[in-house]
Amino acid sequence: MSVRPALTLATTFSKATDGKPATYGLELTNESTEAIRDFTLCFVAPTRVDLDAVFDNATMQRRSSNFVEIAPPAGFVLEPGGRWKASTASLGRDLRHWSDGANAAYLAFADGKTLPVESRPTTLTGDNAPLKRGTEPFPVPGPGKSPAPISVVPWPNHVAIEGARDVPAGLAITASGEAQTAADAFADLARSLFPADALVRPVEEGGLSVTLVTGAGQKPEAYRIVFGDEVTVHAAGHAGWLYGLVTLGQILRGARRHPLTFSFPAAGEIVDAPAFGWRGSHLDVSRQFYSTGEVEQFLKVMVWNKLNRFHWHLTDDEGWRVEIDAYPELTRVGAWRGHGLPMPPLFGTGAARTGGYYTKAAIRQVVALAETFGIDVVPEVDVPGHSFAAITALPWLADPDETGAYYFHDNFPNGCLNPAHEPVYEFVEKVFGELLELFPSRTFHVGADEVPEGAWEGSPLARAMNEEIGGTGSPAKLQAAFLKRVQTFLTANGRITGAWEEAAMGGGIDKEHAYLVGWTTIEVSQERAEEGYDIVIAPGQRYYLDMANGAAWSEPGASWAGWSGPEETYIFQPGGDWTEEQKKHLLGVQACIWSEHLTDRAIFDRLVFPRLSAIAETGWTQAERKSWPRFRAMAGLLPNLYGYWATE
Ligand code: TNX
Repeated sequence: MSVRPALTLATTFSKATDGKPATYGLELTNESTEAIRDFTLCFVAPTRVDLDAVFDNATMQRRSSNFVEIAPPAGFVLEPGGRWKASTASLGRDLRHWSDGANAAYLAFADGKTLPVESRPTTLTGDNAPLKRGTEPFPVPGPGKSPAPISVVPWPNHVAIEGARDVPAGLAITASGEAQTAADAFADLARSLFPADALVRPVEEGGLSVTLVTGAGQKPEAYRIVFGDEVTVHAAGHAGWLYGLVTLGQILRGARRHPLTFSFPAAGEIVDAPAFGWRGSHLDVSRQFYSTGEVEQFLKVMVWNKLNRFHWHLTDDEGWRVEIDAYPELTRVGAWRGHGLPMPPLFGTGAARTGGYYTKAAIRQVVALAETFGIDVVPEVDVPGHSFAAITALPWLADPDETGAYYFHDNFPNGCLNPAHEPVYEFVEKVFGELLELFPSRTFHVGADEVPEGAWEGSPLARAMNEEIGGTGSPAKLQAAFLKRVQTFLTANGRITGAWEEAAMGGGIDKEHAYLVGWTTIEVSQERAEEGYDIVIAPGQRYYLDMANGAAWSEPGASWAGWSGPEETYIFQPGGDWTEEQKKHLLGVQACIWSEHLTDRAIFDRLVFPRLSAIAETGWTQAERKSWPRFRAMAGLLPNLYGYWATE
């Protein structure tokens, strides 16, 4: 049983004013009946204080990435009902949103004991707006006000429907052979997303007869629905039938819930096929762990949006999330964060040991489920950068003679696998080898993002190698040499190497067997396409779903790429001004769900929905058929993951 802590931490951000720097204030209150002494305060926040931060009325004991430990002045006693206030101006950057501040805290004592502290959401001085959490509800327009007669997201590419019939109570699906698998997958989907709607029900319970028919010559994901007294869904295979049924299920739900706004067609047809082959979502399970059950439910939400690529970001600095038989330490050490553990508490976790990882059986289960939903699971093991968890678990991965420290992004020291250190390759091949058995996808993503300037400079091995390959001061050539070797291994195993856009630096990798995910700006993606790389578009400014929905403090989320509301994300259209040659390399679009700020599931729901559906519509619907007013009218019918809706 957990008891509400008697200690609370209130934090405040004050913007810079004339002559006064921006300040982060902390106030610890003791609501217990006991005096507390000889303690330190540990807290974690997405915004880091500087490595050499100076505090007013406190001294910093330790800072490890986003983890901070400060001590009150010597001899300080926190009396019952008493407070301790401290502050610092040593901030890397301003806080912009309430989720930037401390989101977990505890007290630590010399004997290793800890006391829980309730961390209140950080306030901005002078801003009292209620904090936003949960998906923003998009009200469905009233009778006769809908911009479209039926509710479908993503909007189909050819709609020639006529009239409206009495809305059936459900769909009674008849299928045989291969089509039966699609019908079963749809029934499973409908039942888990909307249990009580009973979208699938027999004729005896009012279900409308829907027959799945083999349509010759259709592309794999294409489908055709013909409406009449009965309905037929024509497709060439599994994905097409499934998508046809999803469209029907959405039409039915909209018409049942809002019968004066949306209808169920009496006649006519919908002929549909996707604009892009790659319609993905990435999920960062390193910064936050999402259990198998959550991932499975997320896949269901994806298929309801006709998304077909799940980019599973399995490793990063803050956590290693997949069982590897050759190296049990990876998950024993790298999957758990907590007080006194090699991996400190981070991103919403306090003293308690927190985290988890997927067993091989769990991965197989997810991959099998994804297959029934027409979703290709692309695993990512992020190398050579973002490898702090791996190196913490297996210290021999570092050059033993390396001196000094380099930092980047997550601010862990020396978190990159060293391209000049031979044991690194044995590690990579063993890990990838085990994962290739689990993931049948043609593509395997190797990360390659954000190796910082200065990486490996303190490693004699890396310096020697750099000289040999004619590298300059930057680590780009070393990384390219590493990636080429890794790619050769994957190519020999019949896989396409996926990577973030930085894989093209320092000479790049073999374009014939690669695809890149463009993330910094759309211009960089266009350049990569021009260079001849196949590219998936995920610009941080529009498709990073960790960015806040708006500029206000009350909106949770990150801000390095600005903010993007559902409308901004929706109207963004990649490739509009690209040459025909560049467009040939444009595989499609992808949402990226980075988890640093997603410290509770209500934040997840606010940030991911309905922007995920906005990206899905861009992936599916031809640019000239997109319409924000239509999307907005239907967004309220789409599911979120955890059921948190903003009440404001
Ligand atoms: C950049 S995008 C990263 C991630 C962060 C993300 C936060 C990319 C390839 N690297 O490590 O989580 O920004 O928005």
